[in-house]
Amino acid sequence: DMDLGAITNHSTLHAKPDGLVLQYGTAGFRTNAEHLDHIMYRMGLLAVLRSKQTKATIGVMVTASHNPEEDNGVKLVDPLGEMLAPSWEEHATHLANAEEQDLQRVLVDISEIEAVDLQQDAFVVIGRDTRPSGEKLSQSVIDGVTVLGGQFHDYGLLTTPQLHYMVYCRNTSGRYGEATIEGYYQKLSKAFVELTKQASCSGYEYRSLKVDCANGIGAMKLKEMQHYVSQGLSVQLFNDGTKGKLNHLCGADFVKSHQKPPEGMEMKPNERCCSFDGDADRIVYYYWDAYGQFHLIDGDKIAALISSFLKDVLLEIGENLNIGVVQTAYANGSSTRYLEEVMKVPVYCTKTGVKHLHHKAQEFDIGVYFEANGHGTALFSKAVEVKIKQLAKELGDNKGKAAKMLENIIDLFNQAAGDAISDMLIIEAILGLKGLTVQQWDALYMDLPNRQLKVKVADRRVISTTDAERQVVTPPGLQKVISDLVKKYKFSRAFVRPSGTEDVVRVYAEADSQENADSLAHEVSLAVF
Ligand code: 16G
Ligand code: ZN
Repeated sequence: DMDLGAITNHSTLHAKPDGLVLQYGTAGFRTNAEHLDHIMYRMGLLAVLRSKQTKATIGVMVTASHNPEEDNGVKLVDPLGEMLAPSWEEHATHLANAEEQDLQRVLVDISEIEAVDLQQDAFVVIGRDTRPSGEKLSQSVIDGVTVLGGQFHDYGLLTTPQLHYMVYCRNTSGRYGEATIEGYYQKLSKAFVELTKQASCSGYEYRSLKVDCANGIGAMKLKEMQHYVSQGLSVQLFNDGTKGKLNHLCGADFVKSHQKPPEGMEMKPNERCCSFDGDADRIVYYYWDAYGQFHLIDGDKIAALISSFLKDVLLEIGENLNIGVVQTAYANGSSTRYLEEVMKVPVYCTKTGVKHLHHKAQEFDIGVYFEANGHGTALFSKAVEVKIKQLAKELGDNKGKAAKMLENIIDLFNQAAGDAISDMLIIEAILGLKGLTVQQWDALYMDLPNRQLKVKVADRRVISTTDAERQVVTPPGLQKVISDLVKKYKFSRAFVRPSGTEDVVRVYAEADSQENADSLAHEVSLAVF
C-alpha cells in the first residue's frame, strides 16, 4: 500500500505556496522556477501512479522550452514516448493544486478512478534541460518517485526529444533503439552516414551548416554528437551557452516570431543556417539573400520538403502507401495550397499542441506533422516499417536503393517526438540527396505575408473555438465580425484563439501584402478586445 504518512512528511518539505493555482497546459506546467518545487514533487508521485497503471516506464522532463531562463516546467511522457493522456492531465492539475491536507485524498481518488494496482512496480526516467534551477527541481521529482516506492533512472541533462526517445526504447524492449545517450547517437548517426554515402554517388558535396543553439541543451548534445556525423556534415555552433543567456534574443521561437536572425550568429549571404529552441524540440531554417533580405524557412516548408521527398521515394520503390500531412491553423495558406494542389497529398488541420498533431498523424501509413513554429516529425506504421525493411533486402537496382534509403530515413526520424537534432539531420540528408540549395528549397512556394498579435483580455476563456481553432463559437457574433473583416482583403484568412501557455488571446492574420496582413490582424484584435 501507499505509505501515506511518508507522503505527507515529505510533502511538507515541498510545501505548496498558499493560494497558488497552476494548470497542466499544452506543454505541462510552466512558470517561474521559484514556484515549482511542490509541482515537481507531486509530478514524481503522479508519474509513479501512471507507471503502475500502465505497467510501463513513464518519463518526467524538467524544462520550460523557449521560456526565459528564470522559468522552468515539467511534463510527463507516456509509455510510447507520447504526451500524457488527457484524463491524466486533469489529475495532474488536481494534484498540483491540492492543499497539503488534501494531498492523500487526491492521490487515493486518482488511484481509484484509474484503477491503479498499487502493488505493481513503478519505473520513472527523468531528464532536464540546462536551466540553473533544473538540478534541484529534478531532485524533488525523485523525492516524489521514491516516497511512493517507485524506482527511477535520472538521465540528467537531455534534450526533451531524447527523453521521449528513452521512454519509447524502454517500453519496446529495445526494438526501437537502445535507451542510452550513446544508443541515440548510434542509431541516428548510422542512418545519417548511410544516407550521405548514398548521396555522394549522386554528386553529394560536403555540407556545412550554422546552428544557433539558443544557449541551451542542444549545444551540449550537438557537440557530443558532432564526431559521429562529421563524415557527412560539418556543423558550426553559435549561442552554445558559453556566453549568452538561454533563449535570450536567439533560438527558434525568437527567429520565428520576430522573423529575423538571432543575435550572436555570423551570417553571410546565402549561407544555410538554423535555430533550435531551448530544449531542442523545434527547428527553423533561414538565410540572407544577396540583396540583404531575410528568408525564414519554417515548419511548414520543412513538412513540404520531407513529404515531397517521401512521396518521390515511394514512387521509385513502386509502393502506394497513404501519406498524410498534419498542420494547425497557423500553417501558412501557401503551404497548404502547395501540399494539396501541387504535391497532391491530403492535408489535415488539428488544434494547436503537439499531442493533437501526433495523434492525427498516427492514422496514416506515413503521417508527417509539423507546426509552423518548427516542432514536428514523421510517423511510420509498424506495417510500413516491416515492409520497407523487407523490400530493402529483396529488391535490386534502383528500387532496392530507394527502399534502403527510406529504411535509413525511417531510422533517422525520432518517432516519439519532434526533435531538432534528428530533423536537422533529415533535412541535411534530403538536401544532399536531392542536390538542393537552401534557396531552391525556399522557392517551393512563397509564404503569404502574415502577422501574429497578442491581446490581453479580462478572461480569455470567454473565447471558445471549433473547426481546429479556425472558427469562433463564443462570444456570439465575433465570428461574423472576423469573417466580414477577412472579406475586405485578398488571399486573406484570420482567426483568434485563447493561448494554452500565456494569459492572452492570440490573433493570426494573413493576406496578399504585409500591410494588409498587419491591418487585418489589427482590426481583428480590436474586435476581440
Ligand atoms: C506549446 C506546445 C506547442 C504549441 C504552443 C502553443 C507542445 C510540446 N508544445 O509550446 O506545440 O505550438 O504551446 O502555445 O505541445 P500557445 O497555446 O500559447 O499559442
Ligand atoms: Zn521546446
